Amino acid sequence: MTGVGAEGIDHVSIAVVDLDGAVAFFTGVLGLRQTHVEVNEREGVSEVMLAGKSGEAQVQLISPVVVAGADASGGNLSGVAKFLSERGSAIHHLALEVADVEVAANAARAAGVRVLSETPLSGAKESKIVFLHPKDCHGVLIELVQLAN
Ligand code: V0V
Ligand code: CO
Repeated sequence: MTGVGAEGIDHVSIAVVDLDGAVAFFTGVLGLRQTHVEVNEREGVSEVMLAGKSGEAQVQLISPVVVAGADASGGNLSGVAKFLSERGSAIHHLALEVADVEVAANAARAAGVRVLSETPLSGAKESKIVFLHPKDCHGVLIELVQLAN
């Protein structure tokens, strides 16, 4: 294995202001198929997974949901809400599949890349994920994903 040992693209994630409108566009106009919907409370996002032919990289649409503990003015919104308010709908991150996310995170650290959590987080479909700081990855927020067995 070289470095982090990325095995391929799991998903490309797009943060969107209008989740229903984006799903309608990516399915009805672009022709992808919706395969999964989930709310990730910790990340403060609703996520919809879309795929083309099986086995290919997926598209993930994410949109903020108000997380538990948010105040009435919505002060405790997710990072995705901040991203959208600064940039509008745009590509948000690139998720690369790895065999073992903890080994991969340590390899990233050894290469001087900031890993944004001490330990792996819960991702879609019971995957384990970590994020790498975009400033250490040529401007791209990278997610490393270890899929559930
Ligand atoms: C911020 N920056 C980005 C970025 N978000 N650059 C590229 N892509 C992004 N998505 C830039 C920002 O413009 C600043 O650049 C710089 O990084 C630092 O930004 P900041 O405002 O100081 O920091 P924050 O507070 O915006 O935090 C940014 C990071 C944060 C990336 C550290 O969003 C984070 O921890 N993200 C990981 C978790 C996450 O994104 N979860 C949502 C997806 P300048 O202005 O200084 O040049 S959850 C998911 O995908 C799941 C669950 C799944 O199953 O797949
Ligand atoms: Co993701």
